[in-house]
Amino acid sequence: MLSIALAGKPNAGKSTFYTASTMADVDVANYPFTTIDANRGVSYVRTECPCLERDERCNADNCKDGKRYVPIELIDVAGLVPGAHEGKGLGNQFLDALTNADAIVNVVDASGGTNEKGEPVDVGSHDPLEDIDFVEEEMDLWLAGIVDRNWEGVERASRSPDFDLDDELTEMLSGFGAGPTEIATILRDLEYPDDPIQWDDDHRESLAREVRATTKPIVVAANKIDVAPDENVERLLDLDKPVIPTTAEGELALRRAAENDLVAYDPGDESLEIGADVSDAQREALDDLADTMAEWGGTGVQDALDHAVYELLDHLTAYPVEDAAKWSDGSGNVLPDAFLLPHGSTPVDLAYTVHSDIGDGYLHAVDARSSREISDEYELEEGDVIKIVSTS
Ligand SMILES: Nc1nc2c(ncn2[C@@H]2O[C@H](COP(=O)(O)OP(=O)(O)O)[C@@H](O)[C@H]2O)c(=O)[nH]1
Ligand SMILES: [Mg+2]
Repeated sequence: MLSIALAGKPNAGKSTFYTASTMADVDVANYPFTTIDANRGVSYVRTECPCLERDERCNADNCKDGKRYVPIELIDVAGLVPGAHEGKGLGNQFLDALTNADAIVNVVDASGGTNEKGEPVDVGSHDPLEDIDFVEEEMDLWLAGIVDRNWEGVERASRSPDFDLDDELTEMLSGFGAGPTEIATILRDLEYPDDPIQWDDDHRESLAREVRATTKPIVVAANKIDVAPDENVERLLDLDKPVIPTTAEGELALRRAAENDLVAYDPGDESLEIGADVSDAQREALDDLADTMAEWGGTGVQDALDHAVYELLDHLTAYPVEDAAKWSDGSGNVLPDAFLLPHGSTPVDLAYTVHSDIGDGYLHAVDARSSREISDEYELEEGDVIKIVSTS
């Protein structure tokens, strides 16, 4: 499963974002517990279900009126403060929690109501732009520290006649998500001495920064838009980085209200419908939230996760079926499964994602929309419905 980590300074709203995003308001069929452990849970990205092209909506657990929710893992990382890579605040153990993450949502308090350490100050008195770079910086320097600590091993290996820098670095950094292709691309763009013994701290730091940028892309959640001065949000949106305005607290309120049938709202909707059974106070709060959502296009929480998966990680959703005509599995369930795969994936990759036995037994694949056989090299597209013919 793809894994997204929430990073940022204390009190930015990470835990609120996490709680809202991991609430099981869609049925979590394969995952009996939405919380994997204290700060690791199942969340979803939202996409359009192919069932929208058919007469009837599908009956998949994670599809609601054609809004399809595909599971990902979400990690709530405890607050980072400047100097964390040197052990400040809660330090390295929390940076280590980012090791397995495929992408990062950097939650920033856009209201300017917390200082650089996350302590409350008057709203608007801290510039949230200052909170963006330090998270990147802490991650870069944390990884640089890891490269430093492992460099002696590289130097030792370089004395062997069959030493290969690419192989050595791939071995060191594959745990962070840098495979042979990523390492080759990074080394091509980097200037460095041939002999690892000649590398200095700057060489290792440049390597670490590139590896971090490649393996841990970041989307900024400009949070607390419900109270933030518009000007702050606009300045964040003007940055040359992906930024999504969010109100985590608004999303949490909506999910709870939807659970209690006070509103009609599905995660990622741009607006909400207020039900009849709300109190005056509830109506007032929901009206305010509706205004904020109208201004920014929703609460943004779902958008931030979608952006991480579909844009930063460049993934697509593919739907394997057994019956190409009915788009169903063997028991008649329409579009029962959805899988996230990187662009460039083929039907063979999809087969292996479903099950290694299906991959091993792969014979050919059929595009269920056209009922035509597709080549093994066909590159899957968003929303593809594919029948895999396999010996197992
Ligand atoms: N106004 C507002 N407050 C928020 C929002 N998100 C979080 N908060 C509040 O900010 C405080 C810190 O939130 P928390 O999620 O614990 O932050 P964390 O330390 O980053 O995990 C809490 O009082 C939240 O209720 C938001 O979107 N708007
Ligand atoms: Mg927290």
